[in-house]
Amino acid sequence: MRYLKVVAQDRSGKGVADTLHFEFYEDGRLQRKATEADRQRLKAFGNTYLKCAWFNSGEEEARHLRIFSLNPSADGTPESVRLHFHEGPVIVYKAAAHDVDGDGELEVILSSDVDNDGRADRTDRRRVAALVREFLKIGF
Ligand SMILES: [Ca+2]
Ligand SMILES: [Ca+2]
Repeated sequence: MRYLKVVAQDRSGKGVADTLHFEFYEDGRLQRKATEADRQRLKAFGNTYLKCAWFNSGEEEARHLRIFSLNPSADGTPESVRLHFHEGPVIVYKAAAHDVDGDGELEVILSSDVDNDGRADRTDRRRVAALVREFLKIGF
């Protein structure tokens, strides 16, 4: 299984993330780190991820996102895209987008309080939809 791992860090100690790392994993192994070209393509994704406020202090990297798509029917468009927000190996919370009717559009967004502002609302679903859309654009 392939997933994109995203790590945000607050290196300046100001209480907000200022640094992002992207790593591509396949079957549990690091396949490659993001190149400058990848980072350009992941710019909008990264901006949305920063709004989720799931970051580490300093150079720690325990908190991260793993995002991946599933396409069991192999019809060319994913049935679902999953987002697992980790603290080390533990999944702390999840979100997902599903294509229930198989038309290629992921119309069902399942989300809790992904941006950690204390409310699970429309904004969270919008952030998940944006992350999914930008993730699918990079074709990993
Ligand atoms: Ca659909
Ligand atoms: Ca929220």
